[in-house]
Amino acid sequence: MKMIMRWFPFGDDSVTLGQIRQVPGVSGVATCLPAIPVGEVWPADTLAKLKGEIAAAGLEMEVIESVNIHEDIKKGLPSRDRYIDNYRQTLKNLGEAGVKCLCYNFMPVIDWARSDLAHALEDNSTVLSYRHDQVVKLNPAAMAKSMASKALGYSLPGWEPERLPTMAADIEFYQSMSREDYWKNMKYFLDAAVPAANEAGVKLAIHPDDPPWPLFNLPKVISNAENIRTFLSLNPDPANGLTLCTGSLGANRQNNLPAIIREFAGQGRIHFAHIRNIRHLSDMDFDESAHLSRCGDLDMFEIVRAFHDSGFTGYVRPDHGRMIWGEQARPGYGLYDRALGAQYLLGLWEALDKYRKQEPSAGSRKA
Ligand SMILES: [Mn+2]
Repeated sequence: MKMIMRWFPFGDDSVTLGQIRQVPGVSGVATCLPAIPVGEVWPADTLAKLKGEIAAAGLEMEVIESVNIHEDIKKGLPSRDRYIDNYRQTLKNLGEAGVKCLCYNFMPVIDWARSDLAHALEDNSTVLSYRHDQVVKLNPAAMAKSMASKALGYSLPGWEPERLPTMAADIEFYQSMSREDYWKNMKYFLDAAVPAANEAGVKLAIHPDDPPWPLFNLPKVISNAENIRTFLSLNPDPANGLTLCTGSLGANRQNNLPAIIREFAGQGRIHFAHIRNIRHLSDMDFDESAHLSRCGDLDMFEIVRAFHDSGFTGYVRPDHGRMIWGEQARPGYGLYDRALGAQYLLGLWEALDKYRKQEPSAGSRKA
């Protein structure tokens, strides 16, 4: 596995590339071009410039997160073909810039949702939190406003201002769309994008729905082993793969994460992993937490062991972190707690590596 961290370019991040370079074991960043309107081509020259800046700091730009999918593609409108052509061109440009993996999502309208971006835990660190009753009481515009008020002026990827004016109409549009039609629109996109990804040498890695249950009666589809199987079968090419986000899938207590990881990593379909921990307050209420197993409900050792046993060679990043030690940063994306998370995950990995070398039969023992 290759450990990376998310980083936002062009001054939209409190964390510098120089700081990330000093986190032991981190080889690169997952980054983006936030200024390109959704649906337009990401220009080769801007990508080359960004790659140069990252390389000058001693880091790699092998992962992009995310190139957003235009809503017309998800809706299946005739105008989707133009946006899909643009997506194919963007994949070509990404490949030429040395990008190997693209994280994206296919969630309609609402990308991810939390009720609070700075919820205080007992130790006075703050985290992103989710209270289902509060989220469903808000309309999406009110939720966007409430989230922006706690973002300290940093952009919130997935809640770009350009989405807001049409949000209510977009939600209305999906009320009459069947889940089957939504799958068809995904397949239409994949059948065009996957060949372009292969030509470009880029792996597609869809991110699960966050949270993994429907909000505002919108079709949500990447939320458990069964619908991931369906998704992967829409286009069986290995370039059609997953970002396995433990915090997103783990929000549903029914999801057995080590089993899900063993199944899909075993098939070579996981290209990128977001590893973080959460603590449930009830089935549909949770706080994000420190990475350590004892700080949340997810067993990080079993999660990392499932990747290790599967011979996982993809990218890993500590996903969100708590805000600690007085840091002021984009919610979820401070330096300090993500650096701690990276060290913990790398420590688990090293222990598994060395244990397996000493005890060849021990590493393959199933959970
Ligand atoms: Mn994630």
